[in-house]
Amino acid sequence: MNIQFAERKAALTKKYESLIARPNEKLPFGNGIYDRYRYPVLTAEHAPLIWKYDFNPETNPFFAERLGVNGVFNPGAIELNGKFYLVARVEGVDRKSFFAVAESESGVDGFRFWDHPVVLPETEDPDINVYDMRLVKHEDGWIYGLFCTERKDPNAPKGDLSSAIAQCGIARTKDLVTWERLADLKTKSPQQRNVVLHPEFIDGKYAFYTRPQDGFIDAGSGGGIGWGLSTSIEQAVIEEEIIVDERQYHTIKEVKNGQGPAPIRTDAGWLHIAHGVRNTAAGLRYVLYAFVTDLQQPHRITHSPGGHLIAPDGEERVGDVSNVVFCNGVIARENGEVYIYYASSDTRIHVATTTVGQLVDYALHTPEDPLRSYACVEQRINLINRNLQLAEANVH
Ligand code: M1P
Repeated sequence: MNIQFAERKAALTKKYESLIARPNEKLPFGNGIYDRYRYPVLTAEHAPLIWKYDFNPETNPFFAERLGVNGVFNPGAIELNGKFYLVARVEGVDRKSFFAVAESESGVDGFRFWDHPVVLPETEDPDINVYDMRLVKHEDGWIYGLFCTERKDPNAPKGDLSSAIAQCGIARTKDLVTWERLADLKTKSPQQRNVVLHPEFIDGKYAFYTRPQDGFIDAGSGGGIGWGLSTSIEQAVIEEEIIVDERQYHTIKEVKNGQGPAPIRTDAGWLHIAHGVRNTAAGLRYVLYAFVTDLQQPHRITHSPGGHLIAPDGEERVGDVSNVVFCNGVIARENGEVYIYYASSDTRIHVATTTVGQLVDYALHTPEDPLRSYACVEQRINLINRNLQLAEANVH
């Protein structure tokens, strides 16, 4: 056997196994709301070697990569039989994304991809690109994966090879191995991204969080997190879409926003994690924020803490699409632990851990964005004065 082949294969296998075995570390201090970790939980480097290399020395004497992986990000997340599963968006070097399952015992490290990526059946109108799956255990007994399906805009002018139509694809499974593809969601909006299935029936119907928008990138006159009901999931149609959470001038969600994973049921209401986007001289900035909706009417917001919950930090700021954090996967365990899986800069996946109690405390006790600098100062002076009074009371 060619020495180069054998040496490279052995060295890369060792490096890969030590990456998977590397323990993660919770970073000190946190912010009282959640804790970050030293290492990402999944990266392009976590893609198995058998996905990338031809292992036959006859046909690959240099042990060279044949099918590279560019990024691993925006995962759906689910707990099954006590294990943590991520259905990640894996992007090949050819820019096409596909889904692949990685599993871990701890939820913060040890994630290992299954040997085969997800084989997602196509509809009669084949997807060109699929990404950002939201997983939900629905009360009808299925695990649903809702994702963005992207196809070339048939009405794009000749020479425009970028315009695309984004819509919501729907698939279901019992085991994350075999997937049944259902019809794409139909709504009146020309484009849909960030569509999420609510885990419970509402008025006996399937309920969806949507994100209607006019263009592929721009929300246009649309945008905001929407809501609609469908009697069928096999042929899902939303006739009437209402807006749950609007975009707003001079906030973290002034350009666009979108529901993250399916919301978490708590005693205080449905706890939502979403992303908000604003414009800057350096381009769009994506952050995560939270809000709570009514348990009986999940489209009605009851609490809306101001500002971001998670923003890109340190190395998270840089990647293929810099200054982005995005979350479409969260695991809330029966014991109250919450694992927020967020991707940074369309490149890699991180985890932040917290509890339902901490997130509810955050959502209920963080003041709303008062929308004016003067009012922000009043809000802060109020906090300062209460603290000074407490300090004075403790002195006497
Ligand atoms: O590049 C940042 C994100 O952009 C899109 O999100 P949205 O539809 O809210 O603008 C998606 O393509 C997402 O995958 C990506 O992370």
